Amino acid sequence: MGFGFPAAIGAAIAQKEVPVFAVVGDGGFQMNIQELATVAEYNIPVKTVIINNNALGMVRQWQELIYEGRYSESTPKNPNFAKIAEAFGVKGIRVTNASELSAAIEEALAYDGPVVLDVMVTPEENVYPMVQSGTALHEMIGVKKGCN
Ligand SMILES: Cc1ncc(C[n+]2csc(CCOP(=O)(O)OP(=O)(O)O)c2C)c(N)n1
Ligand SMILES: [Mg+2]
Repeated sequence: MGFGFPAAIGAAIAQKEVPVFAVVGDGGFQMNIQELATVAEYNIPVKTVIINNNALGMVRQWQELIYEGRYSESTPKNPNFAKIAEAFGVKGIRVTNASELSAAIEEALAYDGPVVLDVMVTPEENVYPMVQSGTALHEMIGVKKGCN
């Protein structure tokens, strides 16, 4: 967590010929959000896509499945990341519907500078397959039939 955005800044400085995207979680992005000042100052054209489920999703998922939905410190009150980006002088785009996503990515690619795409997704969506603590690999849950 927190690594994707600064790593993408380094990649974009080293490789100027191809577009560089950072795909991050809302929680991870918060950990190094101050680097928006860096991309603004040096006009580093990183396109950051926040998969924003308004949650520390992996933690929230454990609390849902193992602790009977007793959520604690896993559903933060996020800022509007597109507006935060704009406040730093970085282009911000908020995507609230899947139908808007392609156009938003095109817009980000066409823009000559850094962009933050704040892509809202369903908070309750879980990530599978998953190995619960104390269980073995063959006991993993959420595996599609025929894949294990
Ligand atoms: C530096 C660091 N702190 C804490 C963790 C533990 N951790 C793993 S996933 C997670 C939540 C991630 O939230 P987010 O970035 O929003 O991604 P999501 O799971 O919601 O897709 C946390 C706190 C970690 N992996 N790295
Ligand atoms: Mg998240």
